[in-house]
Amino acid sequence: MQIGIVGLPFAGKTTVFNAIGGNATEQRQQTHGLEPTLATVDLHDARLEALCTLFETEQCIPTEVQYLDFPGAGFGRQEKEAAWVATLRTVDALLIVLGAFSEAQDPVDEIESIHLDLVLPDLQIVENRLQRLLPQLRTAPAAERQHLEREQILLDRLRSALEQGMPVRALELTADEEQAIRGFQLLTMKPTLVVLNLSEAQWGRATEIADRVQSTYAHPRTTVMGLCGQLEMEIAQLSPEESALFREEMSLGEPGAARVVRESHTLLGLIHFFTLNEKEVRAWAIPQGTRAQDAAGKVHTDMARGFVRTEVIPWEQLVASHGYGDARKHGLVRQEGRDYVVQDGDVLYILFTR
Ligand SMILES: Nc1nc2c(ncn2[C@@H]2O[C@H](COP(=O)(O)OP(=O)(O)OP(=O)(O)O)[C@@H](O)[C@H]2O)c(=O)[nH]1
Ligand SMILES: [Mg+2]
Repeated sequence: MQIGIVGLPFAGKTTVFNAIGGNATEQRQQTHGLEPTLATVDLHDARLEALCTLFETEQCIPTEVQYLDFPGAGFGRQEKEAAWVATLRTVDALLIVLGAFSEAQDPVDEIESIHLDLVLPDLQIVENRLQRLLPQLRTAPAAERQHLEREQILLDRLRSALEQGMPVRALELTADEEQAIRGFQLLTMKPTLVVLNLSEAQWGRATEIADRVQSTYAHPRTTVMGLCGQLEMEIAQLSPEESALFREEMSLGEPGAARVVRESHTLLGLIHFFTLNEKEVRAWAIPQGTRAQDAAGKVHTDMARGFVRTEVIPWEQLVASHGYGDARKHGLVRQEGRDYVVQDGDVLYILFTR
């Protein structure tokens, strides 16, 4: 899963990226500052940690998210930046950084400006496609024409929404309609996490400022959260003991990186299940509503192909039972078939034939 970090120049994109766990300076030196830099960040999951402690396995493997930090001054407005938009189209979600650490910044202005930067390239794609549709409509055989006409109606809807400054994710689209436009990789279709980059002085006002942004930017699949970018970046460089102490003294709460990664998962509608063997306990991310057989395929294609059934127990029941022995004795381990819908926190033991 990849998330692209965008924002106005000097909003603190790189600072937030470093706070999440990247090391932009190091990577950027290698690419001469032209490419977006990539950070792979583990999702801290207390449930996984509890399972690892219980089973004392050699390895404990969390799920991860990749963040792309785009360099320099914004995107989309200059020719050389068109390449960034192309890269940005391939990510699963956006993280918009709004500067809120100095008097000169107004996060509400910033979100409006960035939003426009995202709307315009989308509008261009929709208009281009509409233009190409017209001659096709004239010459297409009747059967195909119906299909094209439906696409035209849909694209007209997208165009008028975008022209009014609405993101595509604010439209109520059917699954078929979403499928029809998936290939366009529209930027305003992507789930969006808005991060307010606050100064320490503003931290106490995080909720108030977030509400203000939310009131002008209330859309589906959009989350607004606050973060002390600079401070979190500095803390990220301390030892775990030092940083825990520091966080407590400053009443900073849960580490910013963990919050960002978790919000990213939630925004994408991902849930987690766990698998374990003698060597490792491992977390997996899947979309909500995934069937057991498809979840098995995430672990290994052989497991999906030869899927027989799966043993299921919620992680907290397994931990409370101190392992499978007692859990089985109390009948807590269920047997489920291929169509079982995997729940967040399930521990699966998948039985399959080779
Ligand atoms: N005081 C304070 N300064 C910050 C904070 N976040 C960023 N800065 C400063 O703002 C400047 C820009 O930060 P960057 O993180 O490089 O911003 P950016 O969005 O990556 O900038 P570009 O990539 O050049 O568009 C730097 O000098 C940072 O030190 C913050 O939370 N507090
Ligand atoms: Mg930067």
